[in-house]
Amino acid sequence: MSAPQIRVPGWMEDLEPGELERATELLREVTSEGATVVIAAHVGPDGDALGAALALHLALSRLGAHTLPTVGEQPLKVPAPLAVLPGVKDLVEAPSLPPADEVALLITVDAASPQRLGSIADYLATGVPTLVLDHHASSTDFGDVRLIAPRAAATVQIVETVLDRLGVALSVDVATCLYAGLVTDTGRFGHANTDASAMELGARLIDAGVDHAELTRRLYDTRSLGEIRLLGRALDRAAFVTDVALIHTHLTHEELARSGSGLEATEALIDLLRSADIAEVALVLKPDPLGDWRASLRSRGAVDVGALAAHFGGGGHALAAGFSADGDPDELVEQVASLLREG
Ligand SMILES: [Mn+2]
Repeated sequence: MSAPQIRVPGWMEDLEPGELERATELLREVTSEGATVVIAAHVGPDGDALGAALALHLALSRLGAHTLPTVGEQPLKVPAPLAVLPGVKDLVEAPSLPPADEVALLITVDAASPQRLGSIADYLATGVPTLVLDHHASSTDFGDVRLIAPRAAATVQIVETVLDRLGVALSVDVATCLYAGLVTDTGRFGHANTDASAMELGARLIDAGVDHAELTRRLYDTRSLGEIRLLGRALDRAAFVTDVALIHTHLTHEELARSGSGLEATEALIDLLRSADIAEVALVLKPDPLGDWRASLRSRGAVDVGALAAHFGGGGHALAAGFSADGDPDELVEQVASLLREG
């Protein structure tokens, strides 16, 4: 019997020709020279951003680079479920990072724009060579070498491809970080972005020794009583705009603070809300650390919420997107509803 043929995943065709070679070359250089590499996840990091940054940190430091994984926000808050990720204790607070002239390479992961990098964006103006790894269709043109694959389910898929090119064997720790990104961005392999290549990577990571059941339990099934009550409050407030099939709710800064939970406690909310059988689009307004609201949008398929979020200066994917905004929550909901009416 012949060996099964592994197809080249469609998302790999999204990459600009030559960029993968350029990225590999850059990484070979910094690892052989033991150079300093800053690896930045986006602000308000999720499993994909932190998983990608920490996987790169663990693998590249092993190859000899001096890697500094970071998030451009102060204080640097790791969502509680992600605190179990290998390498998380190595995260460097942005003010402790070296000046630009001591940094050989900046790698950004899962960040669609310089704004998503917070204070790390300061490096961009200084001419530090920058490698951008991302899967957002809304990615703005920044950085020198860009591996952008909108059809990839998660940035960790691009990271794994790069590590494979470098000849890195997957350690349990690196595989665990990659798996965290994969399982969160695919909604536990349930979202429409889950294709054979995502499943296949999941299989290889489990083969590499990831304790996937324990990791998934940590990521999804562990909540404080305060978090559960917070979710209850938001669900109780859920309202429906009939003509555009929009279900929405919000949580205030005060409510979040009173619950004693971090912002990550609100992550489950959008998935609960979008499960409403009557809804085409779901909207959650959560407290934004930098302003009034951070909006999460989900579509059942007929509406491109990425385009909708772009109206507010945000972005994301067709079925999952977000934006930041200030103002009255009812007015924001009305703005979203009228954009949906315009189609
Ligand atoms: Mn992602």
